[in-house]
Amino acid sequence: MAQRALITGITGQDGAYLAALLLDKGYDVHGLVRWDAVDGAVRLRALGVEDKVTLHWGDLADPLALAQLITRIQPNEIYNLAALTDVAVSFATPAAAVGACALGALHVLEAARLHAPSARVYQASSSEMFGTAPPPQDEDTPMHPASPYGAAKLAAYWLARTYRDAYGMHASNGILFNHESPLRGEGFVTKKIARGAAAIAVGAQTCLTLGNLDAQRDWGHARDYAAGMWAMVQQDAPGDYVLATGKAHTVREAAERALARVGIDLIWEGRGVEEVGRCRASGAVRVRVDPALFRPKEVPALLGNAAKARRALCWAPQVTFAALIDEMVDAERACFT
Ligand code: NAP
Ligand code: F7E
Repeated sequence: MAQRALITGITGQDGAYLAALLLDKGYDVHGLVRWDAVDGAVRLRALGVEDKVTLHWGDLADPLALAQLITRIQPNEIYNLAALTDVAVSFATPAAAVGACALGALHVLEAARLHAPSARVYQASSSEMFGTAPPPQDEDTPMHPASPYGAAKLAAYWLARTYRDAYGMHASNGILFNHESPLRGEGFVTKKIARGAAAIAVGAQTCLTLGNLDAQRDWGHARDYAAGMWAMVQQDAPGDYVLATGKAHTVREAAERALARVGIDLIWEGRGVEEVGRCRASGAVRVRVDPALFRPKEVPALLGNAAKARRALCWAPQVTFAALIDEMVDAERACFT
């Protein structure tokens, strides 16, 4: 009989890539959709899998509905991807962030423990848990989260470990560094940059307005990271694994690459909030800084060491930073044609 998987957050970026991957492997894929989702299937549709998954109404804030669902479908594997994922928003709505990321994870773990105790659970942990810890970061790096999101994810990480140790559950944490794709949510910087570059190319926008250009992130492709999630769950023993490319780039470099993809070679002038990126050929300002986009506290540099995943899961990211940005810009340009 086919393996059955339940994905919370199936309507998000990672949920869509993971659903596609599990379907390819012959899984019976189920997913949770919130009652107020405007078009919950848009990303699943983009990958051509909308009609191949079974969607159920649900919310991480509703433990009874989760318990009912898990009791009824008896999944072999549960991937808890649902969360409030925007770090900047988590400063504005901290209780919602803690509710979705921490309490939500507890609801999933508890429903699994009580109603499907042999199900394997994947908890979507995050490099944001490292916060201000200096790079490179790996599974043994002390965690110093710097946002309500990071702190809530750290609570969920420890809940998964606690359920594993206390109840013998097969619960694993994927400590994933930033991963992007054309399906990335609109609030995230790579998507904003890719869309802005595409809009500038057709004259629909003149300039890209960004926050901290110096922030460094280890950006990979979401499809590669979905493969790593699945590999963790297949291990005989549960565990915690960093997934990362091992290469960091600044936000400035992401803007440079995206604009280069549409034929704009940038030169940088000025410092701090006065810094601008100008088109070398025309002199037009194409990137500027708005301090309103700075966060109350920044995570300055994330750079992951995924040696454990490479060794134990035979996992290796396939898509480079340049190829990722190019793919995202090309996808946004296609929206303008
Ligand atoms: P995403 O695109 O923002 O998707 C988040 C998903 O969670 C959406 O399907 C959303 O549903 C759902 N959700 C939010 N609150 C919910 C609730 N209360 N009940 C049920 N569903 C809820 O995020 P992603 O990039 O795919 O990330 C997936 C997971 O990996 C998240 O847990 C994230 O924190 C974690 N993570 C992501 C990254 C990354 O770089 N992408 C890195 C590390 C960890 P709606 O569509 O209804 O909003
Ligand atoms: O910001 C800087 C910003 O919002 C990246 C989530 O998936 O990855 C993601 O969190 C950096 C930050 O992602 C803008 O200050 C500059 O330093 O794309 P982001 P994030 O905060 O790293 C982690 C691993 C997760 O787990 C999260 O769920 O870019 N930045 N200017 C900007 N960021 C945004 N959003 N918008 C700007 O205009």
